[in-house]
Amino acid sequence: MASNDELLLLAINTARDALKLLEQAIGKPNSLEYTFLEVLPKEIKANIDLELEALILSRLKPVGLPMISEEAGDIKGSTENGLRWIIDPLDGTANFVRKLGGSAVSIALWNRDFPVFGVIGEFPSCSLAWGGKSYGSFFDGKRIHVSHFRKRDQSILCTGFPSRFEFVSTRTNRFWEMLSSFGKVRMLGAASISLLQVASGKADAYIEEDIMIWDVASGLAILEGAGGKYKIIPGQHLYSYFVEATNGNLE
Ligand code: LIP
Repeated sequence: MASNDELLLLAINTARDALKLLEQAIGKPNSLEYTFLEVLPKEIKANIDLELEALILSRLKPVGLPMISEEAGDIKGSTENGLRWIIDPLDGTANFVRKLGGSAVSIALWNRDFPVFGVIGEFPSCSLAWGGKSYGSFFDGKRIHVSHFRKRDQSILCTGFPSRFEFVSTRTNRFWEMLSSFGKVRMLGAASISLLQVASGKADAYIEEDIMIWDVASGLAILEGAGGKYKIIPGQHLYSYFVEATNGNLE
């Protein structure tokens, strides 16, 4: 079995190649074609989601670990040591296909319910971030750290409306209440990039309800490596969670 350091290197190289594929795709109208799903009306799927997933899975499969990937779902593998890959081939699909903002390739290794490391390939910058509790966290090779802000009303929150968010008053009221306690609120359209902002000290918290595990798996690992803290509580759907991640200093 490969060591965790070997797996990290594999994930970094895979994310790098996935970013190259994204660079090529941006010039090909066919890769940018997308549809809103009938079964999940606020979810967008593009050809590029599948192209990227095929590349990433083909690189990680030979290792033999189980995987959860946004498009393919559960992929079986050896469960001996509790390790599994959690992959979002393209987080922020809408941003990518509409050239609206950042998107990301996200590859994480978790041991049962805890992150070991995460790798985020950010597009269009093509920057690479990676990290985990026992590694520290890095953005383009430079160490990153969370901010030291303590007061919520003077802090910046990144959040979003995931595809499974129910727009009913009980939930929207709770959401507004949560938003109103922060000084500033940003919606970047990709959970992994939002978590990376918290890990880099540019924002102070990330909160999202019913966000899918593949959207946050690598960002939570990187946040921990940068000194942040998080709480995840199972949500209303398989693999959806309420996630609250902060710099660890907020009161
Ligand atoms: C996105 C999430 C984001 C959420 C969006 C969307 P996708 O993931 O990362 O946090 O607010 O609605 O779900 O669907 O682009 O992979």
